[in-house]
Amino acid sequence: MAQENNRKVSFEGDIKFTGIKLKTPEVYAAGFKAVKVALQHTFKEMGVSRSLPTLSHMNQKDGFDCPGCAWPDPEKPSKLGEYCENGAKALAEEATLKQVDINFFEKYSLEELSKWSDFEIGKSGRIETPMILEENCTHYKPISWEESFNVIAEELKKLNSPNEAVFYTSGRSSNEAAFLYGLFARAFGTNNMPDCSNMCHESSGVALVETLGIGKGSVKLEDFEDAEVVMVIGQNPGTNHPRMLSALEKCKNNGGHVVSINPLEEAGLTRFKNPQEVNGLLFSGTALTDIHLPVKINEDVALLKLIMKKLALLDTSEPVFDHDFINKYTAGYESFLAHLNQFSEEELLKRCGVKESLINQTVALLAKKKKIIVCWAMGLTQHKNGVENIKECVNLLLLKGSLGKPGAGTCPVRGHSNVQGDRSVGIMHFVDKELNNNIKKVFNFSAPQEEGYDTVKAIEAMHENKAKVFIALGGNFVSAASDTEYTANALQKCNLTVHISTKLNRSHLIPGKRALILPTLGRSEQDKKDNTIRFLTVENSMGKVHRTKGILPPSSTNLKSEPEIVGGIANAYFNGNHSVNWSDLSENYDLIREKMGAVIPSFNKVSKKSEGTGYYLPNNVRELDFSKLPQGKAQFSNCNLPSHELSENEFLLMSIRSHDQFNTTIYGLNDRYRGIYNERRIVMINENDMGKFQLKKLDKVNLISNYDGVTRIARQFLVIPYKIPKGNLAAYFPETNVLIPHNQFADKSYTPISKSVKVTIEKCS
Ligand SMILES: Nc1nc2c(c(=O)[nH]1)N[C@H]1C(S)=C(S)[C@@H](COP(=O)(O)OP(=O)(O)OC[C@H]3O[C@@H](n4cnc5c(=O)[nH]c(N)nc54)[C@H](O)[C@@H]3O)O[C@H]1N2
Ligand SMILES: Nc1nc2c(c(=O)[nH]1)N[C@H]1C(S)=C(S)[C@@H](COP(=O)(O)OP(=O)(O)OC[C@H]3O[C@@H](n4cnc5c(=O)[nH]c(N)nc54)[C@H](O)[C@@H]3O)O[C@H]1N2
Ligand SMILES: [Mo]
Repeated sequence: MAQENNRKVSFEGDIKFTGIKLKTPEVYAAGFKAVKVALQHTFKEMGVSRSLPTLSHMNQKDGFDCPGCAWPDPEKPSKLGEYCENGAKALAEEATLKQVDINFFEKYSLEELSKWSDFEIGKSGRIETPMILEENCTHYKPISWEESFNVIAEELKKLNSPNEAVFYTSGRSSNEAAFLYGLFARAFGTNNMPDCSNMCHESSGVALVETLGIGKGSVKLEDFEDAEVVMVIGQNPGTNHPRMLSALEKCKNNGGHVVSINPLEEAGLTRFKNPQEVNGLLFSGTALTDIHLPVKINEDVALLKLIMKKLALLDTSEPVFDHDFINKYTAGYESFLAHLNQFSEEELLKRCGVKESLINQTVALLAKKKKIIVCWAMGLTQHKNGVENIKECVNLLLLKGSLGKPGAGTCPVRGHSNVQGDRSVGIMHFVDKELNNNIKKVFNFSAPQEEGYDTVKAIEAMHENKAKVFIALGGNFVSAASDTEYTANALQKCNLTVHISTKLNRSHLIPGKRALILPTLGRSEQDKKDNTIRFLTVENSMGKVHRTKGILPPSSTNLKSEPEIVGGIANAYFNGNHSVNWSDLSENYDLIREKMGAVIPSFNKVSKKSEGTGYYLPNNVRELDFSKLPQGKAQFSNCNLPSHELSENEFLLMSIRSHDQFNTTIYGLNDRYRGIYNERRIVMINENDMGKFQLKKLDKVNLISNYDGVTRIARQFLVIPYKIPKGNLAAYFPETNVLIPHNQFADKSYTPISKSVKVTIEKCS
C-alpha cells in the first residue's frame, strides 16, 4: 500500500495467480501462428471490419507509424503488409473500442481500481474525456479542457522555483509535440525533463558519444543485406522488434552469419518463418542463429574480452584486425591491448560461463570477416556497468574497422517508436548550449543553464518535497521506474500529477494531492483541423525522420492532440505574456516544424523532407568524421569486469518482457515463444539450482533483494525450470520493479540495474 496523501491505493494491485499452463518453448518465430494471434487481438479489440484496412496502413508511406517499436520501414514494403504480430497488438491496444467514460470513474473508486492488475487496468479501454481528482476525493470527476489547463497553470504558479516542476516524456510522442513540450519546460524555466530513455538506452547514448561522438547507431537498414556477421547481444527481437527478423533473414540469404549472445536461447533468434513471404508461411523458414553463446547475466564484458584476446593472438601471425583503420581513425589502441593483457583467458572463460569451443567458433568467424554489425538492447544497457558493456562492443568494431562502410556498424535497437526523435528535438535533462543559443535567437527567451533531473533524480526530488508538480507526456511512470513503492510515495507527495495519456494505467491511480488525466489522440487516429488530416513526424531507430498520419476516427470526440494539449497548458500559464505565440504553435504543426528547423538545423525543411520514407539525419560515424573527439579520433576504452560479490545463496535476476506486453501495457498473459501460458508471476531458474535449493516445479516463492540493509520483497512467483545459466533468474517487468532500489543504476547513465538485481529465493509457506 502507498499512502502518502491519505489515499490507500495499491502500487502493484492484488497479487493473484491466473492459471498457469506450460508447453515446450517454441523453436521458431512468426509463421502462420503470428498472423493468427495478430488478427485475434485486433478483431477482439477493434472489431473485424476496422482491423484489416487499418493494419494495411501501418508503416506505409501515406499511413501511420506503428505505435510499437522503432524498427525502420523498408523502402519497398511487403505486399502482405509491413507489420508484425506485436505491432498489431500495439494497434489493437490503442484502437480498442472499449472506453473508460465518466460512468466508469463514478462506479469505481481509486482504491478499488488500484487493486486491479496492470492487465485489468489496461484492458478497461481508452480515456474519453479530461478527468480531475480533487484533494481528499476518492473518485475522478469530469472537467473541461479549459479548466484543466487553468488548474495546471495555477499549481505551476504556486511553486517557489521552476525547478519544483518535473516534465516527464515517454517515447511515443511525435517530434512536434516533444519539441513544444521541451520548449515550454524551458520557457517555464527548468531542465527537469526526465524521459523513458533514462531507463532504457541512456547507457548507449553515453557510451557512443564518448567513443564515437554521436549518441545514436550508425547502421542503416540496407546494411543488414551487406553484413557478413550480425551480432545480436542482450536483445530479444522475436518479441520486441519482430520486423528485425526480416533484416536478419536477408543477411542470412546473402551468405551472412548471425551470432547471438544471450543467457536465454530466444525462439525468435533460432528460426524465422517470415509471415510476409509465402516461403515463410508454408515452409520451414530460415535458420537465423549460427552460433548462440549462452553468456551468464552481466558477463558480456568477460566474453567480449576473451573473444578479442583470442583475435589479438591470431593477429600476431596474420592480420585479423584492420590496422589501417586503427591507425587512421582511432586513439588508445596500444593502451587497450595492454589492458586486455591483464586478464587471463581462464578467468574470462570461467566468468562468462560459455563453452570454449563455441567461443573458438566465433573467433574463427570474426577473424575472417570485415563487415560486422553489433545490435544490442536492454540486456547490455540495464546494468551497473551498462556504459562499459557498450564501449566493449565499440572496441570490437574498432579493431575490425567495422564502421563507416556498408554492412558494418553500431545498432542500438531502440525501444519506443519515437524515443530517438524526442531526444533529437530537445527532450533531455542536460544542457545543450547550441540549442539554448538557437532558442534565444528564434524565440527571444533565455533557456535555463542548469542541468535538470533525470528519472532517478526526479523521483528522489519528489520524495524530498523538492519537486511538487509532475507532468507526464505519455508513459506509466510508477510502473516503469524502479523501486515501485518508493516511486509511488514520491508521486503521492506532489501537489499535482498530470498524465497526458491514451489509456488508463497505474500511474493515474497513484496520484498527487490533486491529479489530472488528459486524454489524447493515438498514432492511428485522424488528427483533423478544418477538415484536413494533419500529419506529424517521428524518427526511427536508424535516424530517419518521416511522417505519420492517422486514419481511424478518434475514439472520442473530446480528445485533443498532444501539441494542442501542450500548447493549451503553455497558453494558460503565460496568458499572452510571453515572447512565444503558444496558441498559434499549438494549432499549426507546419509552424512548429518551421520553428523546430530554425532551432535544430537538421530538422530544417522537415515538412518537405519527411515525405515518403523520409530522410536521414546527419551521422558523423557514417562519414568517419571523429573531429569532435579528443585527437579527432574514435576512442578505444579500457573496461573492467563488473563485480557483484554474490553470497552463496544469491542469484542475479534479469527483469524482462514477455511476448504479450509493451512495457507496462499487458496485452495478454501468454509468453508463447518461451512456452509459458496464462501467468505472469513466474520465475525462470536452472534445474540444477532447483535441486540445490530444494525447489520443485511450480513451487511458490518470494524473491528478496537486500541492498544497503533494506529488504525488498516481490511476493508469490511460480518456479519454472528453464534453460538459463546457473545462478541466474529471469522474471517479468514491471512485477519485479519492487525489488530494484532507486539508488542502484549504471555509472554515468543512471539507468536502473533492471537486468542484474541481486536476489535470494524464499519458499512461501
Ligand atoms: N512487443 C514489444 N516490443 C517492444 C517492447 C515491449 O515491451 N513489447 N518494448 C520496447 C522497448 S521500450 C524496448 S527498450 C525494447 C526492449 O527490447 P529488449 O531489450 O529485447 O527487451 P527485454 O525483454 O528487456 O530483453 C532483453 C534481452 O536481453 C537478455 N539479457 C538480459 N540480461 C542480459 C545480459 O546480461 N547479457 C546479455 N547478453 N543478454 C541479457 C534477455 O534474455 C532478453 O532476451 O523493445 C521495444 N519493443
Ligand atoms: N524492471 C524493468 N523496468 C523497466 C524496464 C525493464 O526492462 N525492466 N524497461 C524500461 C524501459 S526500456 C522503458 S522505455 C520504460 C518505459 O516507460 P514508459 O514509457 O513510461 O512506459 P510505457 O509502459 O511504455 O507507457 C505506457 C502508457 O503510455 C500511454 N500512451 C500510449 N500511447 C500513447 C500516446 O500516443 N500518447 C500519449 N500521450 N500516451 C500514450 C498509455 O497511457 C500507456 O498506459 O520502462 C523501463 N522500466
Ligand atoms: Mo525502452
